[in-house]
Amino acid sequence: MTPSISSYPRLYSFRRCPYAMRARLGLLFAGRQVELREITLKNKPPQMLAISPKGTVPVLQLLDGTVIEESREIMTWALEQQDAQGLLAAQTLPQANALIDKNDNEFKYWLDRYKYADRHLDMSQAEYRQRGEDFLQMLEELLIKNPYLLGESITIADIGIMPFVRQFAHVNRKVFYDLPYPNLQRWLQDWLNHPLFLQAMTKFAPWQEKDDVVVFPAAFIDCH
Ligand SMILES: N[C@@H](CCC(=O)N[C@@H](CS)C(=O)NCC(=O)O)C(=O)O
Repeated sequence: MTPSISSYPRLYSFRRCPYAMRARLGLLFAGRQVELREITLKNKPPQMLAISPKGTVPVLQLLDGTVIEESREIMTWALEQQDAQGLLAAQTLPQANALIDKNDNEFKYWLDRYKYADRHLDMSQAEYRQRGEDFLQMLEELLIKNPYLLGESITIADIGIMPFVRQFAHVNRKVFYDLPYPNLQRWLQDWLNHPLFLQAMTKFAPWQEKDDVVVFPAAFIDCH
């Protein structure tokens, strides 16, 4: 049986949240294990709100009590400790950060409106999609040159952005896969089949106080 006293940092997570997905990917690429507490957004545990009153996932609580409540900082915290595949490589890091900024500050805005066009009546769903496509077009141009966004190998930009492109694609898969972005479609498909992404999407029941500790990942996959 899993011990009930945790010796791992504790991650509050929500499986379908793209921010939480990239945090889990960061932990997996860094080979870090955490105690995972799956939450539901409609019923956030008071233990999470006590350490992070802003009430967003992901939240990571380190063993010294430090709370990291931004997904980018969780990815960086994990990869700064171990980064065998060079996701934080110095030569691509400024560009990676700029791409993630654009994702978070611009693309996400149009993605939300495209996804929930029925709640945002200023423009049609197709117009919201087209605004979002400015970013997709930019990614496509990068992926014409390289298998990953910034070169031959995975960077933090790939794992930081992929969950949001996935969400965009899943608003309407047929529409997405009919768009003229073959390299982006290939990149997304590769990610959806990547062993660490599949592991990041493991299903867990919402955490309850009486539960045994859930360690994530339960085991490490060798996927070089
Ligand atoms: N800037 C935050 C954003 C996280 C975020 O907005 N997460 C959403 C879920 S995808 C959330 O927790 N929303 C709170 C709610 O819906 O109550 C981060 O990068 O971690």
